[in-house]
Amino acid sequence: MTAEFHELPYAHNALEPHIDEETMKLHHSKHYAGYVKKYNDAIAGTDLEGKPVDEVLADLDAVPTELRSGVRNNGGGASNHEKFWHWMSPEKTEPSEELLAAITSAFGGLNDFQDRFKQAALSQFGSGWAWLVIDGDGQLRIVSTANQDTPISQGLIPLLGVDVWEHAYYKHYGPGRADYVDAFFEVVNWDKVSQDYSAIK
Ligand code: MN3
Repeated sequence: MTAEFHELPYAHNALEPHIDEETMKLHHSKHYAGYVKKYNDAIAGTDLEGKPVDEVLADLDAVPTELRSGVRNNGGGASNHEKFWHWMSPEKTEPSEELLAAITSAFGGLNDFQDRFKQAALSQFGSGWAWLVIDGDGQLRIVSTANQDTPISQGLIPLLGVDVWEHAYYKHYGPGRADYVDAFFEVVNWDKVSQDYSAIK
């Protein structure tokens, strides 16, 4: 299946002052659109056209060698960003009681979770992502990945992720990745994360 281009679920300026309009425009219409197009170009005419992107990413070993790096990078970019747009919202939201209980059990509390998630985001060297995932045992974990690698390729289900490529923040925050991650927490769509957790756990 080709990767579908998802429109933003809010206006480009809706996340200001936390995420600025210009960054959102470039990030969505250039970077993300580029991943979608390159993925679709790469798989055109191959058997991969019959599978959803996340299924392809879940089994990269099954991808023909000559396509693998393009699928990993551009399919990953399409999948990661499609989710990322929906993990943010201009509405102020909070984790459900159920999700909060799971976060508290796994990390000690919401603030402890945020500290550890931020640490994962800051310690990811170079471009990549930090994630809250559910592992195969149903446990919440924090992981980070390089480039556009997705936890889906490690058998993990991403519940929340923050893009720490410089294109996601440099225009507004410069080298201040920590300030950007703090700002990200101001716009996290906890309703979405809570619904997904409830459906998956
Ligand atoms: Mn990005």
